Amino acid sequence: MPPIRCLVTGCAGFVGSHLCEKLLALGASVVGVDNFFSGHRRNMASFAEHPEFRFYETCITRTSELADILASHAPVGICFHLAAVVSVAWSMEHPDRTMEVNYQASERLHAVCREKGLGAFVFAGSAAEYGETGLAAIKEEAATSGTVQASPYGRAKFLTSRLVERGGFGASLRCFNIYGPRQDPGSPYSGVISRFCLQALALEPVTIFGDGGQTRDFIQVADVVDAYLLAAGLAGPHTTPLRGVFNVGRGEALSILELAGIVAAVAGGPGEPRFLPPRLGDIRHSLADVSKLAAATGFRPAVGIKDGLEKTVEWMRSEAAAQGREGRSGAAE
Ligand code: UD2
Repeated sequence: MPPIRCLVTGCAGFVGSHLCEKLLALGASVVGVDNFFSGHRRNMASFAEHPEFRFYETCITRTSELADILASHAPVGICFHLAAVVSVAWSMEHPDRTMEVNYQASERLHAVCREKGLGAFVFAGSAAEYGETGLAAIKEEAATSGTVQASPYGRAKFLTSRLVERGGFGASLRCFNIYGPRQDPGSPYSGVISRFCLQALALEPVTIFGDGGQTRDFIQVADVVDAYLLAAGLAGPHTTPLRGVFNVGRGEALSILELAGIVAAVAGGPGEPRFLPPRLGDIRHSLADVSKLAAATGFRPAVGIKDGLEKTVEWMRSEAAAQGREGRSGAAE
């Protein structure tokens, strides 16, 4: 990879921290920005002291501060813009703030990056931009101005993806259901995989909302990071950064019931799931058509669901052990 400097917003988040780790390992220098609204300092533990990493604790709504950061680290070649309000549930209660962060601030950052002559801008779009499509496999064109997203989160992500696409500068990656190490399992709104793994490790039954026949397209975070590198022109045969909107998934549907079975095989637990009433507003089926990204970059996800779950469970076990050690040393003080 050529020596390059990148700005990563949301560097303390689940995906952002994995991206920083990989960029640094490949020899890039990274300027990271996060306000710890949902990210955690501990996510940066493996690279916080790296000589090529610089961190700024700030919010992406502070556009002039971001412009100053870009100027003081010039030349920055690529902006990976991942900082966002990430909770769909939170966005329902705070639509204005969600719009401000996920759209208006993103629009301003996009303009600043273009003005400062960055070579690439890669935005974290979302499958939430599609709303309920009823389609077997969703293509990028399925999201239009007339699409009704189910949440302010989905709406704001759509508006930013559209401006990136129409502006002809940068790419938006519409990721489907991402999972893996560092995904916070601790809230009722956490992703199903982190919740199931946590429940299984605690020897509790996994909780399935509805009949478990709903399906999702799960993709492990390491594959998502590879998609980001490809989109920025940092990997693969093409060095030209992508323009436009691209789905990121495995292109494989897995039902929640099937998932529960695989989690039981990998993490143990009592095996029999507990069925709860369906979750309000839940989409029945969500599957990415991934042909556009594959054609543009040759992208092929490498991590299968069983391997991906094993890595996730391994991480959860090590986190639990570390917390146990902290608890014991705290009690001894
Ligand atoms: C995903 C994204 C969300 C948004 C949305 C767009 C995650 C974590 N969330 O929501 O940000 O982009 O897609 O459509 O990627 N479930 C259970 N038991 C549980 C938890 C979940 O059965 O304990 C079910 C849930 O009812 C749903 C499926 O599992 O049918 C996936 O739920 P999720 O919260 O992981 O993700 P999703 O697709 O609703």
